[in-house]
Amino acid sequence: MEISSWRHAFKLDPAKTISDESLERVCESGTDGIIIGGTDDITLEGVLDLLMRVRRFTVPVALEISSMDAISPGFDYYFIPTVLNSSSTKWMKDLHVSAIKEFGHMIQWHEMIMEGYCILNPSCKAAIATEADTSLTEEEVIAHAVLAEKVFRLPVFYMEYSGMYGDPVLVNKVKRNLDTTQLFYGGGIDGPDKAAEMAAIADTIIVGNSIYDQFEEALKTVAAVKNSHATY
Ligand code: 1GP
Repeated sequence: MEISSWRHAFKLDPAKTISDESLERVCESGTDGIIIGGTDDITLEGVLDLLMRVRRFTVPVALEISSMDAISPGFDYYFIPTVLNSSSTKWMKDLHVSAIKEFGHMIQWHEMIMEGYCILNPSCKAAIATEADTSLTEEEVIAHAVLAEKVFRLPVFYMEYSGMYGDPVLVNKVKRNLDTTQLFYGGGIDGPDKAAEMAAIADTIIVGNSIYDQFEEALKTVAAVKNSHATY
């Protein structure tokens, strides 16, 4: 299944622990894809271990690259974040330039999906690490989405509220301003109700922390998305 058809994905953190039984239930849940990614303590060993364990199942698996030291072949896709509201060019394009210098000759570009990130929870680790300007007005968030689509022509715009549930009204306004770029929403989805609410607005929802904090509720988000209907 192409990424553009994904409605639901689970994001697994290679620095966190998940049992084989839980991992099997996540992979066999009916989710459209597994994203392996995180911010802290990402090691190649951790990434490879999780990749091998997820590969026992048929679900597509993507690596969201956050560290140059933890890149490995063997994934179906590679998600490359560029943090559009970072105050530092490092997270927007400098790391990417370094990576292309080092690995450009072996990159399979058709496997790369660029994600224009807009990080909106000021206290999440990614916001702090990337020095994101999370004090954007609604108008500015929308302008970032338009920048992603019309200026940079990115395939994905990612509204990242990691650890906090975002504002569905703002997500809806952003969605209405996007024609072709796929809207990812992630943050604070801890059960079926929030999953259904955001899935009715965004193209794709990403469920992360609740896999580790509220496992049974996290699993219910898959069915909630399948049963939800776009309202935009
Ligand atoms: C994190 O957007 C994802 O990158 C999901 O957020 O962990 O809050 O579910 P949560």
